[in-house]
Amino acid sequence: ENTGYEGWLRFSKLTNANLEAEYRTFFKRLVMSEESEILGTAKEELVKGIQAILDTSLECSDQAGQASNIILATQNTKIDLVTTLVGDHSSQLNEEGYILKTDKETHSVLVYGKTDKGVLYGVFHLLRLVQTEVSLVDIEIVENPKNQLRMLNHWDNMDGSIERGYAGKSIFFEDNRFVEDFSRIKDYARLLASIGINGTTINNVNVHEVETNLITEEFLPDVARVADIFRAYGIKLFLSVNYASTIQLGGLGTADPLDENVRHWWKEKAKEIYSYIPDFGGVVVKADSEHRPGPFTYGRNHADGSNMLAEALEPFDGIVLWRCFVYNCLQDWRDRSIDRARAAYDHFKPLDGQFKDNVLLQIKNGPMDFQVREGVSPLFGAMPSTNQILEFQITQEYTGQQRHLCYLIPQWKEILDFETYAKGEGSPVKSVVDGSMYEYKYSGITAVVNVGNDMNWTGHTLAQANLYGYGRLIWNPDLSTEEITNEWVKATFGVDPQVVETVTEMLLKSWSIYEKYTSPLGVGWMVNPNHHYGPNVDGYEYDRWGTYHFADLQGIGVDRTVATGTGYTGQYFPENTSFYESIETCPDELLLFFHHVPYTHQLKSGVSVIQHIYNTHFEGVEEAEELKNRWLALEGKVDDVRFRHVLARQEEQAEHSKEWRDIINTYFYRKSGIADELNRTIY
Ligand code: GCW
Repeated sequence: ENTGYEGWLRFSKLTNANLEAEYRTFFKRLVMSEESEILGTAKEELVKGIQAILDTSLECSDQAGQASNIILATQNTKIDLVTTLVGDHSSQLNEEGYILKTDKETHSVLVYGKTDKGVLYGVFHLLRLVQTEVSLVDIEIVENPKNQLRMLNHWDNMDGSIERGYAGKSIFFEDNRFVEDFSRIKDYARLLASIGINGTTINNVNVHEVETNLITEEFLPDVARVADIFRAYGIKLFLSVNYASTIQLGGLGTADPLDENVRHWWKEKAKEIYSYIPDFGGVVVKADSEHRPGPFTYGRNHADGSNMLAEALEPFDGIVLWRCFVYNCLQDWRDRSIDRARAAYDHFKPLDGQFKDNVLLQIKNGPMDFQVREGVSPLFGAMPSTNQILEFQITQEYTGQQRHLCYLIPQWKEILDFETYAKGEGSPVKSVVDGSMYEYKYSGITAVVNVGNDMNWTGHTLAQANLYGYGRLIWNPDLSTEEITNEWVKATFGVDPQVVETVTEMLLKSWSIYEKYTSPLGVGWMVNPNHHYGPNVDGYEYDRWGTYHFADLQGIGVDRTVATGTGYTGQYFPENTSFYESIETCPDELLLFFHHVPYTHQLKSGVSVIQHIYNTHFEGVEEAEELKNRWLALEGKVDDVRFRHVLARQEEQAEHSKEWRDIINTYFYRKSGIADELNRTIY
């Protein structure tokens, strides 16, 4: 019974007999002449994968035979065939890169990494080729990850709950301790390594009472056991830490970053952590954000706070990921002078150059908070002398909570391709965060993951595509959405053209469909407070969180212009400032994010704002219904459990989209008094 547990590492039997015959000529002998923990993993994965797909046991040897060798090798390997096949490609590899190459003469396949990690990634690539039924003849692939840090963040609490988790409980914690059985963690590590993830935190950035103790002798032995599992898959373990640990754990009565005792305490603490986990990655810190403690209490700034931790981790090559999600969460909605969108830039930009070189600023993709659509954070590219790491949200907090289908790769691609103009034309976000634009010492991409202990990991089985796609995209942001999607669908559901076409189409259309029946034109936040599921137009309107749309009887939207609004547009480089500043050039999809306009304002699409709201909400519901019907047509083509499971979610989405449509349409009809041109039912 296929529950979806295997994810995209399903390794099912092949459908193409010719290809199968071809593969059999290659897969006989596994040659590996060195040893390391990660090479051991690579070998184990290859043997297991090939066993499952071809029902063949690879014979293992440390020497190449006459023919049919699968060779796993690094720069330390001394095998003649390897040297010949690698040729001058080796100089093209970075520390985690690999070469995949077939040799027609000997029917051999070489998986070559500069290091053992490269070999592991290469093995997963090879398995993917086989599973998605690609011929291995004439394969010559050189791959390097474009981003150095390819991370995940868990928002798991030790009681087993997951903040913004929609796929069950934590796979790490239960009842304020670690889970008994770590086998699932290993299965998770495999999934992550197969998409190139090389670092993860395991606990929530909101570090509560119990979790603060993760860096004490009470829990460090368990943390180390988890780190051991991840290490074998090339993944470094990080922890979220409580900025005020010196108070809670150290009994110091202060967390002032300039206090000598505080600094000393952290240095000792770092030593202790590294005595358990010699390759500990470092810490993620949410400070002075949403009631979390931070340096502000002591009249210090974020550079003081992060540098203090960085100094402690530096001797061990540890890094500090310091989050920029800092804003006033006790705002008075009556006060129009504050704009939450401005906050991160206002706080951090002036500090450029003051951070130690093992600090990275962790910046959410948008200036608000992972909305269905919002502008791109103007901090990207704005701090030439400060390492930056981009934060995405895979867990679907504002995008349907894994009950609605919302494939996020297209959104992330737009963000990565966003032109910042930081160094003139040709300065996209992806070149900031891959470290090439300003030659950052550390940089990369992280994301809040969507995984829990549901059998299929992600609640909605199709939400696995967001995790898979995230890993593939941050490995290489130049991969197309189509390539990534095609890989995932084939590896997950097989190569039947009808299945591939249907699932691909469902995924590719889903973000746009979700956007249609939820928040129009970039306005955001029309959700129920706290849990954020379902429509509530004024749910956050008179609240403290800085999340307003300012709808009244005449119009809607947030004026963020320099000329008449909050001045947020002025935080971008000049080309973007004028692009968003002007109603003429500001794209429709972000109109209400940047401007307050009358309902009668005519969009570039030719319709008025109010008619756009009505049209998209009616369309969105129809398209959600189509999603369900498309899936229904796959009955019998997708195994039963996964078929019924996805169907149930698509049914819920189709139904729930009507609630969105009706609440939003009714709200704006009543506010504006303007009728739908097409006379559809609005209550
Ligand atoms: O979007 C908000 C979430 C919080 C989260 C916070 C953050 C972990 O609603 O649940 O807290 O962002 O990113 O810190």
